[in-house]
Amino acid sequence: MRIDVVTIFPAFFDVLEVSLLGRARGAGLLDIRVHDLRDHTTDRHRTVDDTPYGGGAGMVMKPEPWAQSLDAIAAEQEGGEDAASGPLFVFPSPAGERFTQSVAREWSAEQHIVFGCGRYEGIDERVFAYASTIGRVRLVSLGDYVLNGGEVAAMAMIEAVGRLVPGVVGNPESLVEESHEDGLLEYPSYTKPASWRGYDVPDVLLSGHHGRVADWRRGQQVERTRLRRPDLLSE
Ligand code: 6GU
Repeated sequence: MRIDVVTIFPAFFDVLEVSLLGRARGAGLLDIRVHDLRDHTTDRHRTVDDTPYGGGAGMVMKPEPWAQSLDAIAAEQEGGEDAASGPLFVFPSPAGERFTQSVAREWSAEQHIVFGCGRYEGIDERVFAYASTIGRVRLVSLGDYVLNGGEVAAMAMIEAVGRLVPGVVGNPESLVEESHEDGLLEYPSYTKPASWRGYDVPDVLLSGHHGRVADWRRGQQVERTRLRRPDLLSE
């Protein structure tokens, strides 16, 4: 999978060199390229923002550097002559639709995803219309809170999607029993010692009865979902 990131803070993405995704990049499973939006400015100050039409607080990211940056990335992709076969453009935004595990699964089958990280009060709205002429566009939010920009959100999405790309996680079975894969939270896990500082591992897990273990785990999943995330059960 190819992933491009456009940002005014490329250094945010240095951490993609470590851990599981770093290894996947080294192994050629993920081709991740980070681009500085300011490379597509033409003025001496490398300006990427301006005041909002209609007034109001903050600054808005100018459309032209975005268009040039997205054009340059889309042009590198072979094929992709029309929007439907172009890249998937993802713009992290607190005003977007919700990013979920099922969105991550869906995106893990993409050939090419481009993350456009906005700062300030956002990106000129016309950029999304323009991007939809060269690819598919999604505005996506991590949850109901506000971050300073799309960088941290894009990092989270890259990790959630990247680990679902075949080969990135060594044991694919470990992806099946996770939280959110079946609409429930994950069951609790324990390791040795069986008794630790006065806390004991539940007896059923020491019983060797696979059926009883499975029933207990399912019960725990339902119970903690009811307690912590009742919204998941009513959906
Ligand atoms: Cl995707 N972006 C920003 N700026 N804030 C967020 C978010 C995204 N998701 C939750 N808060």
